[in-house]
Amino acid sequence: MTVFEATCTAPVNIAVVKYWGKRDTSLILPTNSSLSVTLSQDQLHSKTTIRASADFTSDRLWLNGIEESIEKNKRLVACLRETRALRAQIEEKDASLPKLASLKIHICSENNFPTAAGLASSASGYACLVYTLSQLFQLPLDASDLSIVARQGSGSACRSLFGGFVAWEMGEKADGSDSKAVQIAPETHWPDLQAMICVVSDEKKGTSSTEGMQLTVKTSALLQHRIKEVVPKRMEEMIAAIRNKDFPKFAELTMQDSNQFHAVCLDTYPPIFYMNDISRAIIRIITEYNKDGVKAAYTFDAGPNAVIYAPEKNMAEIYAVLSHFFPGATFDDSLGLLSKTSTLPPLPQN
Ligand code: 2P0
Repeated sequence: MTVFEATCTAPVNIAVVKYWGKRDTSLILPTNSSLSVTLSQDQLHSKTTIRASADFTSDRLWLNGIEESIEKNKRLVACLRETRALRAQIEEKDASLPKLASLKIHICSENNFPTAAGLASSASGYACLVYTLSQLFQLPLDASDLSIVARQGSGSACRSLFGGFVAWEMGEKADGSDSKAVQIAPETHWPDLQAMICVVSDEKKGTSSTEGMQLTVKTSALLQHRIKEVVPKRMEEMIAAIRNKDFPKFAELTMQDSNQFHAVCLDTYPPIFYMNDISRAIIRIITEYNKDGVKAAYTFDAGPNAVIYAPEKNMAEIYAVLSHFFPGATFDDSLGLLSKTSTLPPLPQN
């Protein structure tokens, strides 16, 4: 029996204007637009293989080698339903195409980065799932069209369909057809900009992003100010900073947005804490390092780990500064230049 198969990889992205809050939780429509930098796919990625065969009796899923239930995962079911419907449409128009839409599939997905890196894997994971399905089903869709499907797996996943600098436009329509990712600039635009991931803790976060952001929507007055007054202007300024390769402006906006994201978490009731003492020490170190001119930017997602953006020429100095304050830190550059990972030991107690 014929087996149809596709294998693809998709990269991780780290937001510089953060997504936090949904206006529609089932379609995953955000309360504000966001913008991210996609890290090099050579280093951190999800890899997915999908097979379709008339021999398969049910849809099955393996994540990092362990079988998981598909039925319980509404978001995965939504991505499958959408891509199968699109495949069925093209099969209807062209009778010579193999009938893949009705076949059961087996999905095998893994991340090449250690879960210890504490990076959100849902962005690369769902981007990879949807891209691999589109290849298997030979869907005639561009990356923005596919981002609309990936968004329904995990919001941040829609941005991983593109490399470089990517905006997720929140859209206005109730059906989500205009809530999609667009590329602001390709990865070749600003090769001098690098990212370093500082692993502060590999513990699973206490509050999931999905739960946390809806509690913020329900309870935070500051979020309303952020989505109405701050983000629209910040998106424009960030896009201009990226187009002009203006690092000081890019860095200032990135740090301000990370700070405000964590402020709305604190304004949530009960409050959500994602950063810890080491995260805050990194903020102080980078702030001091930037005293005579902005040379690095920190950003923190829904956990204590830091991502530092900086021009390549500053990276060695930043390692040296961090090593000074965190003696014994190991810098693992096996991940390559764009995403060096360092594991920081606890702060000395004094
Ligand atoms: C972001 N984060 O823009 C923000 C910053 C975390 C902090 O996108 O519910 O895992 O699957 O849509 O995409 C995390 O949210 O949430 C996230 P769902 P997701 O990268």
